[in-house]
Amino acid sequence: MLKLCGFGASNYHNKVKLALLEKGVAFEEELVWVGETDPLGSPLGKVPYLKTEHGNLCESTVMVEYIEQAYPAHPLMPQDPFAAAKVRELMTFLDLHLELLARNLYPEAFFGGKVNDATKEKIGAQLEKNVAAFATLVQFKPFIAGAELTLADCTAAVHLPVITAATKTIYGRDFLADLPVKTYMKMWSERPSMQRVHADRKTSNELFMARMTSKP
Ligand SMILES: N[C@@H](CCC(=O)N[C@@H](CS)C(=O)NCC(=O)O)C(=O)O
Repeated sequence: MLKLCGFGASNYHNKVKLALLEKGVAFEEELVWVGETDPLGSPLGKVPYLKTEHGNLCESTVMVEYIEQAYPAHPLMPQDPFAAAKVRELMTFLDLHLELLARNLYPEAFFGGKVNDATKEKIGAQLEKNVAAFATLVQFKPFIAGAELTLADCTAAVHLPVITAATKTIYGRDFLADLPVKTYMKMWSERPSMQRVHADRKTSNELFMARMTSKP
């Protein structure tokens, strides 16, 4: 059986978990914190990684693409090559051009640390530009790539709320305010997959914060 290794407070872990749950693929979870990863699972020491009967995979997008191909029932990718490429385009934008940038703000936004003003200014300008570009690609009809739920939704559902929270805290303004993220997340909150992810994230967040504060 597939084993998803990581922890429920991680947005990348939850992207893969949402895909597994939405597809109805059986899986187990193994609790692995950053700093305790198996180099054979993630050579970079990141979570999540996926243990399969064939070996391990790292990188969440690689994992969801593998799951999609290996378990074709309940598809989360369009058959049409161009439509599938549009889904991948959104996933790349979300991971690379939005989340990876916003990640620079997390130490101060979520973990009680400090981000210097020059970084805030630089990241703010880049994020603003990238959000405007992202807004030209998203559909929200009602899903992010159109009428069907896709892997891009599993990505958006975990990253967009974090970007909203981080920009609100650091800049006093939600950079995603012009997009219908609230309605979109409300729709997600009604899905059993998200309800499970949400409940597990809450427990994991508490454990995560307790670990952070107990560290010398
Ligand atoms: N590109 C990776 C990103 C995963 C990632 O950054 N995970 C975070 C936890 S949410 C992590 O492991 N951070 C520790 C580190 O980068 O050393 C993926 O898509 O899986």
